[in-house]
Amino acid sequence: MRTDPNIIITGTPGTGKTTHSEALAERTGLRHISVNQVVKDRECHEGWDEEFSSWIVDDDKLLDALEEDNVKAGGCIIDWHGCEIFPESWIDLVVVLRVDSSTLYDRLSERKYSETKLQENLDSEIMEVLLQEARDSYDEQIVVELTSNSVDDMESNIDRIEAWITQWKKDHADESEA
Ligand code: DAT
Repeated sequence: MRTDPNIIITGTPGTGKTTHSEALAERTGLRHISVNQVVKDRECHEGWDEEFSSWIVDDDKLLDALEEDNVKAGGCIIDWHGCEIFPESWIDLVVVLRVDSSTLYDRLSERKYSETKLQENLDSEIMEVLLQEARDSYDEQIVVELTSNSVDDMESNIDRIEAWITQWKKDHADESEA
């Protein structure tokens, strides 16, 4: 049984996953797991996809690496542009960040993404691919969609998630005492 929750922060690249996860980790002491970093550092991939400039992820190796890091024990903020591979039993909250197309276009252009990658990500955001993936993979009660267009949005999101963590810990402390 976990004493700290596990939270996925997901969304299309550029929606603000890393920025939110780092700020939340700093405020709450939870551990920020950058899944892209794990994929790269622990070689959980089958090579590099030139067209999309991204690793071809080996899901089994990635899950093994996360098991080794004892992620299921709790207290992790899992930052990734995907959420369906994690066992449902590991996860307490799934936050899907959303942005307007024009904002996303500006953020991804700054990253100098190729035209193919930029368009793929804009389409993915418009088609709500990550939101649908989250809803298909987890109980609807634990999936929350939050807007991340502005710094004000981000601050209110972080306040809200922090309050949720505090309440979760309180509820679970009550449960273990009961
Ligand atoms: P991701 O990890 O989803 O790819 P990021 O956290 O790296 O996204 O953010 C991409 C860029 O956008 C980065 O320069 C920070 C900025 N940003 C993210 N969320 C924001 C927000 N809510 N308001 C203003 N800027 C934001």
